[in-house]
Amino acid sequence: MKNLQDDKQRDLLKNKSDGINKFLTTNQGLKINDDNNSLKAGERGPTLLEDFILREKITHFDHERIPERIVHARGSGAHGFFEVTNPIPELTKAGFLQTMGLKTPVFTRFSVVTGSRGSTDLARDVRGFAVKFYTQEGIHDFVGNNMPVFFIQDANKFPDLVHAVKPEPHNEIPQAASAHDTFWDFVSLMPESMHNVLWLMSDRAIPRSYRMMEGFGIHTFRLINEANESVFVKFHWKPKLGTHAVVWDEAQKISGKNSDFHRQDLWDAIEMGNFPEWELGIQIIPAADEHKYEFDLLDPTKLVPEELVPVTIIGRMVLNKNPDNFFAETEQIAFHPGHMVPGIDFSNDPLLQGRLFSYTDTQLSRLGSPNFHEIPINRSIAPVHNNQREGHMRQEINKGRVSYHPNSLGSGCPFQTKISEGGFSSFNERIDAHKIRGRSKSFNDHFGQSKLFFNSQTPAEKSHIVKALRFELGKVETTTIRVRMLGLLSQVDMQLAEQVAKGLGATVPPILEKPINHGVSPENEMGDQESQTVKQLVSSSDALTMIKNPINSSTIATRRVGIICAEGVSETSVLNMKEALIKHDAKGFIIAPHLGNLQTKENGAIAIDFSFLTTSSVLFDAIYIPHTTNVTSLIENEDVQEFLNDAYKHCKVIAADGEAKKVIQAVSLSSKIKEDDKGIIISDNAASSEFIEQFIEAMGKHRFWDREENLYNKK
Ligand code: HDE
Repeated sequence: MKNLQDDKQRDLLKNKSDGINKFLTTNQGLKINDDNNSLKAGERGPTLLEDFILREKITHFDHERIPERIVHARGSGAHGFFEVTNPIPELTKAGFLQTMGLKTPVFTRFSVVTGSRGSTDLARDVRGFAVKFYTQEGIHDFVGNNMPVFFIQDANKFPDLVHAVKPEPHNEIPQAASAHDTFWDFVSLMPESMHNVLWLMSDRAIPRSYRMMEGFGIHTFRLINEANESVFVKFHWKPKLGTHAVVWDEAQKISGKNSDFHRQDLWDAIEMGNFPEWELGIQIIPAADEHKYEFDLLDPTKLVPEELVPVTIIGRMVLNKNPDNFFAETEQIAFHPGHMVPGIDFSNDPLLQGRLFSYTDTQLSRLGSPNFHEIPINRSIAPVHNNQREGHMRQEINKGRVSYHPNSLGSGCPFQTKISEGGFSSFNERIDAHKIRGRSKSFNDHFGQSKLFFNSQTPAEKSHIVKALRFELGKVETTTIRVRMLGLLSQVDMQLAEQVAKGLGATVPPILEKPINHGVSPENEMGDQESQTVKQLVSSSDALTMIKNPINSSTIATRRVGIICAEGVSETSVLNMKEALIKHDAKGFIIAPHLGNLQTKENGAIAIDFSFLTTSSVLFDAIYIPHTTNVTSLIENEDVQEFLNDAYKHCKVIAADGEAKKVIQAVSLSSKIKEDDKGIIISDNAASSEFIEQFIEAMGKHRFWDREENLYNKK
């Protein structure tokens, strides 16, 4: 049967202004006349093997999936640019960091580490922050995370860590969660993971948005200038919107209501022209200071406090274009910390050194061929000439008979490049050492910076860490693992351990005289590699908190306000609020019992964005109930009560004006509201400018943590 719809679409396409007639074809370019029916022996007969069109289509479909990433399988990415705002030629010869205002195209992929490709965005997890720079000197990748430290010190332990945190192998449960026995079994036996474990239990692990996360290179890298002088550096991405998180109960609910929450947030922000932006900063450590600190610069479980070495901003990154095709770009992009340009180099961090092997190796199974660099998203904009040839799916048609170096038949091409003309060379660090399977003593302190991190947190943040640990260890079934963790926590902070123990109905074991350290080989265990706490030069650092972080500002740009309405709503209230939000680059959404339109008090109509069925309180940053003549319908609506109770519990701003204040007074949370709660804004006058200003100012505070019980200081 002929499909009329197809005829219409074909005519439409024929008339498209780009003038291209897009006929449906096979992969060989054959025009297809019927894409709805397979070739059969008679209308009611069996399908014929001859149907090469059907077989081509189904075969391609059968092979549409590629293996997901071993880690960081779930991610979202976008195109953009990096611009130099503070050139550093005195530190590096890297071309893309030389000139004020120079822009380099980038593609950035954010990811969740543990879950599979289809898992939730809001898992408690580390986030990946990987940036591919398409520089004139070749590809440069920054493959970092949203936390500045890692769980392990040596690449050899990475497969163990990942096996422990991934779903347990016998039943593949739980998905995208560290709250299970094998993870805590492993980390409780690896004191070196303590620092990163605390970051994981903090709100950094449940960001409000990819756009509100810091990024860190973690490892120490080197910069090298024209004179071949080198400094050590740590890389930092600082988000323009500040660092913000959701609360754990909210994260779990978001996972059910919209598991694409972060993906959608990034996509929508870019579509709406609210381009996410970060500053790139470096901490510069002169070569002479390599051994100055109480920690080792090569130890990836340590950070360099910003109080010791401030961050110098050198550029900014703006993400301004969504991918055209998720698979072709976000899925097929292949990052590698070893994609380097001249002027940047590695340090001897043993974790980084191991990564330098892993990333090309993994692309061979994931993308299936050593030619993955030819996939469009991975291609260098600098010309590529070498003698590598052939292999699966080779795209390049190399000409001529010469594929070796040196040669005379090809006039010596391609040539090697002198260092002075841009050829890559490694920093010629002097190494004079014995071959050893072991670790430096300078890696032995596992608790000093764990304490620094914990001590730096605000009371609300400490309380969240207690709750997270109670949750995670509460999901652990093996009691001895819980107790072992309490022992480790007590070496960070006794009150922290006691509060967690209280939630678990357990007691903190006595501190071992010699802390266990299973991160070393048995011969060394109680010898010169034993774990020890070293006195820290810095005891507290605001840069390590989210709430007191100096980069935070009171902007409400891109925040979402749920405006709860019923028939008879005041159009003036709604429009005034929406307009004010737009002025601050935020957005209000109308939520009502049904979709379609609402009749307003002024007899106009307002279009509804969501019904209570299609959205949820956890998908908004703040709630506003505008004055309405029909307040009883809202008071009696259980969905409204759930909306407000959740918003209150998650410490969000709730506002109501005119008659709508009765809604807040009526719901169950009203008895809990303290008089001095500045996050509850009520006005008798509908939509006064003072009320709206107060609402926007309160939103700028993000959350009102005073509403929560402070678990840390509680006796
Ligand atoms: Fe990765 N990591 N990693 N990693 N990593 C991968 O490479 C690995 C580590 C990071 O959006 C894999 O292409 C080893 C630290 C990000 O595509 C794999 C070790 C940091 C991404 C791999 C580490 C990272 C990956 C999986 C320990 C922060 C996602 C798929 C020696 C500085 C990149 C892939 C993207 C991905 C190996 C530790 C960041 C298997 C062996 C530390 C952001 O090659």
